[in-house]
Amino acid sequence: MRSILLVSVLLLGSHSPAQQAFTLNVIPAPAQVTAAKGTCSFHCARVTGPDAMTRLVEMLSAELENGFQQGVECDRTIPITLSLITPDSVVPEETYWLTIKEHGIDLQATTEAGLFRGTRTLVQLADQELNGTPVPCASIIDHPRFGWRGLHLDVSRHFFSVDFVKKYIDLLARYKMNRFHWHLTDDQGWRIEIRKYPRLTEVGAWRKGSQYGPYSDRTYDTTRYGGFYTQEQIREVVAYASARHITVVPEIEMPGHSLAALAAYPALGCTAEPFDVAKGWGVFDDVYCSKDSVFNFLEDVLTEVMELFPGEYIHIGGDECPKVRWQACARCQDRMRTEGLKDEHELQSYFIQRIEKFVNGKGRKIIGWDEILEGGLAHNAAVMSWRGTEGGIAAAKDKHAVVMTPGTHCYFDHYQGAPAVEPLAIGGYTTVQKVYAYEPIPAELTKEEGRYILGAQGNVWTEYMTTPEHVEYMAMPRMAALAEVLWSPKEVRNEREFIRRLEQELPALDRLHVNYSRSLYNVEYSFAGSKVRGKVLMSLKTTPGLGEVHYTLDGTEPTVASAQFSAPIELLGSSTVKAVLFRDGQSMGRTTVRSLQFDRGTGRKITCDPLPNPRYDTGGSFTLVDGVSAGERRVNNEWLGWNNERVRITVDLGVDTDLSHLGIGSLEERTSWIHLPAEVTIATSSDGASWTEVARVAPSPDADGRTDLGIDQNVRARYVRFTVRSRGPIGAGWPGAGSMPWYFLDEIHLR
Ligand code: TNX
Repeated sequence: MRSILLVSVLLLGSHSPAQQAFTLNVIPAPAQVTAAKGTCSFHCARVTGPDAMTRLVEMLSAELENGFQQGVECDRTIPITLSLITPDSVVPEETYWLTIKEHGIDLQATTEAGLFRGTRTLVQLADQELNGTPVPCASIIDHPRFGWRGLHLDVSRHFFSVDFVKKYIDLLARYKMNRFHWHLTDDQGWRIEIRKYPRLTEVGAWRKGSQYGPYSDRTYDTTRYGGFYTQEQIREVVAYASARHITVVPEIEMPGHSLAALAAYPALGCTAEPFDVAKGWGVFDDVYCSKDSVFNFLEDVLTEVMELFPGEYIHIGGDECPKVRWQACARCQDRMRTEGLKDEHELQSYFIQRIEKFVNGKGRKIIGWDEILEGGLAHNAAVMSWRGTEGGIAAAKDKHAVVMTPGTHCYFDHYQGAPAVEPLAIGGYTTVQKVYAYEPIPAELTKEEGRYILGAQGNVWTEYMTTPEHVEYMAMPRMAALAEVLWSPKEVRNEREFIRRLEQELPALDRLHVNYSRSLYNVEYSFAGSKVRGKVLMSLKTTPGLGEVHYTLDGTEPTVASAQFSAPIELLGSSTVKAVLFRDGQSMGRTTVRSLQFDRGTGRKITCDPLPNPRYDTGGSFTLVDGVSAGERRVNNEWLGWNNERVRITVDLGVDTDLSHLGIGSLEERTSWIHLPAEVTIATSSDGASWTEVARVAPSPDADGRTDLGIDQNVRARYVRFTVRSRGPIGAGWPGAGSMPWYFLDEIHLR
């Protein structure tokens, strides 16, 4: 195997005059590729391997038969030989060596996992041939960059069949992912049979209706909904995944997100009232009590869970646990006294650590959402960093293993394109290109600390996904992008080249009946200030190489004959822009639209102190004066968000200007922790040094949706300043009570 000479690391699609085009359409891109002369065909391939690998040989043979060998006369077969070798030095576990020659293919690895990963490369190369691109001879040495390459599926909010779960696992396998995080319990449904507690699935797996539509509409149907997996089905899925070298990580949520269990066994709560399995989404106050009987119950449940799932880690949730029931519960208060816990946050930490000891006692480890960090953890606990990267950074510095899954890049329930042309989603804005640009090791960590980052994971929460097709749409192609981030060496990654391979992958996904999203073909907009203030520079963006962008400014539908975008366009006044991507005269994506309303503030110099929180800052401060107003709901990327005490926003109009209205838009969506500010102070100035307060606007907290916080008043000024103050911690009775709320702002109106 060492005879493979490493001449160069090639870009996967490269052209040089001496060489024919060399194309390997493989996702994730292999670590090292050395090109050779000639091509190889899968038409007459015959797979052989060691006796112990019969299952893998049969799997690969069956996969290659799909599409090949029908109607082809083979006078000579092309042997594909799988073999296990003894390494002469230590190599990463999943390493494989692949030699593709005209007369045969050799796949070698030191483990069955390595061989399996190599067969995934072969399956994709066979697809390349089916797509009409000959497979070049080459030598490949490949191994993963990270050991945790995960994808998650929430089957509580909506339930998905065993068949679909297997199809989902097939997709993970295709892209060499190796962890399937199965979110099996939550407020809206308990989905795993537990023999000792049959009511968990008799009662806890069913709800009397489901929320639908935008969250803030709070609309519910009355159709009984549910489902669960029997232990036999769980075993079947675990075995299916294991044959693909994927570990299933089960998640049993505690102490919060547990209404479904409380509905089945009300005595598990602090109040022992009857509970209902939740119909709606969100965070609920009723959680597990901290009495001993609850720990006995959870230990019984986890015992059965550990018998079903052989993996190293058991996910115990730990996120979003309100403390109000514990505050009012005599037993929990007793527990705090006897254990010397100073508040309910320490009680949460006690809860997690007690469960952790139990799980450790069975030879396993816990993993949980980053809230489990609060209050200290045993060193073998791993942390999933979801509320940004801070939790992951803190955990790694504290020598905990970390799986990165920040909402900004890894939440595949977020929009992946312009919300106006996407199915309803929870919010956010995470394109496939953004996922591809993700770097799992935070820059804040030293090299040593970076070793605690096991990898990353995409999360697919299904509040808004009711069908398998919709799940596929949200997961693909973003999971393929994440798979490459996690497998391929950082130096090999190249967005344009990835998108080229991704396009070649789409016909294979069609053959596999995967309902992937084509949103990568939709044109993106960005707005910036022009040198001449008062104008807006608009850019229309797609990944280079995808095609040409044509647009109109008069509201008509763009055609190939419409203007082609080549450089930022200076918009001088109110306009409706429509843009589409074309290739070879064909439109590739959907038409996306932006309407700009110009007023005196549009395109002017703006400063925000402090800047918006990076979680809600898609286009920078200029978003507030770009002429595009955010809509009524959070379902767009125009809103900028802050969760601090106050922000000072200053607009410079350039010269003293007569104004009759001064205002700024703000959003109320209290169910998502977004509250109107307490107060907006509007002040003006002619020199930027001495300020005159013009008005104080204090909105009613109940105004729903978007409100313009402003006044009609005649003033003359060059500078206008909005000082926006937060309402302070969220009040009781609302999601996030006790935490700082978000305030969302967009579009300053100066008329
Ligand atoms: C937060 S991520 C949750 C989930 C929701 C998700 C929606 C996490 C640990 N908790 O319960 O489904 O947001 O994006």
